[in-house]
Amino acid sequence: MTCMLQMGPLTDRFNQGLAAAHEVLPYWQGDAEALLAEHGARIEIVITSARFGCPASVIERLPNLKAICSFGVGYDAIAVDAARARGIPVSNTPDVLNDCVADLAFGLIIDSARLIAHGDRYVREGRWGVSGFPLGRRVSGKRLGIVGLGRIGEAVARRSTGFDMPVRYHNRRPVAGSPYGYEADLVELARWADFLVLTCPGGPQTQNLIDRPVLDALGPKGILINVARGSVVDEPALVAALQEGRLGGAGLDVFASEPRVPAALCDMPNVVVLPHVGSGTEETRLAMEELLLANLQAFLDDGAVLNPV
Ligand code: 8YV
Repeated sequence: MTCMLQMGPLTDRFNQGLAAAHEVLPYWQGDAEALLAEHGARIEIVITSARFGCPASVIERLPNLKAICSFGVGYDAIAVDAARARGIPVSNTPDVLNDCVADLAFGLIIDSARLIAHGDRYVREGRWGVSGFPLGRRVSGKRLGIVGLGRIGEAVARRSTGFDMPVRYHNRRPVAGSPYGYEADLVELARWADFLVLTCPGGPQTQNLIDRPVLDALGPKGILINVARGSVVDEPALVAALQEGRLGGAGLDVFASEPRVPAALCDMPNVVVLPHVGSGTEETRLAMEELLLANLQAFLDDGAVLNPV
């Protein structure tokens, strides 16, 4: 049986199925240091996720590591360079989550503009008929800016048609054949957009990409939607822009230091906060588990993963 290191728990279904078929060492249970010292040399596969990642300090302790198979599309928490330097393939689970993440991005657009979560709290707390409820902002016909027109960004853009929203995007380079307008200057895209949706990867290249100049360009009527990574946004600058009324609102599924959410955001009616659930549906999480297992099996059978990052 191939010896595997699992960095963190996924569903019970997944954990039990994996453990029934392979020797699986749970990194998150007990003394991780002792586990690596005793078994590090036998471990051939790391099973992880976008959330649990795999640092270089763990990869270094696994001299016989042959592959890293991850649950999730993002791999900013995995030391991919350290793996590559040793010729170790890393797989992720792209595509199967595009629709659910894009659905959630649209949910955040509508919620942050139309104050759905705020209205729900207002009714439940018995404030209806007691105090006034603020007016929201129209969604249909508004301008949709996308930062990172990859597979998820495309799925967000496609959803704009039902809302009659013109779309423009910012990437490092234009996407060949894309029907959407390219904006090379992110500040200009933010100035144009009513909603700025972040669907770019995390990691050093996009760290704090959304900074004060971008937020100020989006402006007091603009709304920021983040279903990418918290690291893409300068979070203190975002909180300040919202507090000072320089930004109109935000719909946030991701944060700089999850699960910590800046307390100031939780008091704002025009801000929607979610616990990183972009891919979090029964159907998509199952598809992600299956794709992880398909990558693992392909590697065990043929020595190559299906979705190398
Ligand atoms: C997951 C994600 O929620 O795929 C990603 O990159 O961030 C999400 O789909 C999750 O973090 C997987 O652990």
